[in-house]
Amino acid sequence: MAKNTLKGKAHTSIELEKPEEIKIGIVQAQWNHQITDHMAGECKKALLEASILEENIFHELVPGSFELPLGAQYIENYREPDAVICLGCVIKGETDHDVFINQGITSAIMGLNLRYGKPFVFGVLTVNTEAQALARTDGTKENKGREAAEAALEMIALDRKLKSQTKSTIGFKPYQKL
Ligand code: DLZ
Repeated sequence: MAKNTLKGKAHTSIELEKPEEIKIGIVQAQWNHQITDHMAGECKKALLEASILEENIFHELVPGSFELPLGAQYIENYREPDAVICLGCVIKGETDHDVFINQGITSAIMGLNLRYGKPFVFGVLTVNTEAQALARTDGTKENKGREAAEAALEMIALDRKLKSQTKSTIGFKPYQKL
């Protein structure tokens, strides 16, 4: 059972059977690596705490957040994961580069979710300053990497639940003793 620290959520835990069968990709942007290293560390820790096996966590680096969607697609193509977590940190600068990067990756990551029918989690900080980023990753109050891991596990649990319910209700009804 994984602890759930997602903000504003009613449930406090995620039930996951057979966690040893779950494969998760983590794709981490190296831009602002002092932030994304924290995020990836906490993300991995949360997955291990949920009994995901270390050998089933595929952690890969890409240059910047712009490369996250393609990196995630590579993991999808070559590792057949149950979910891919995209971790990045885009900090506002003097120009509008952050707006273009954020818009591009948000819709690209959403597109991956719907194309492959599995979670590609948006674990990207979009902040105005490095201080804001650190406040969201230092692990004392919150860590977006951990939250991203929890979102992936929760979506995997939802998929499994609906799949198992579908199996038992489609087709003939199981024999019931009167
Ligand atoms: C170029 C750039 C800039 C200016 N800022 C960031 C940032 O704040 N966060 C981030 O993850 N990446 C940044 N990048 C790099 C782009 O995401 C990308 O790696 C390059 O434009 C190469 O495609």
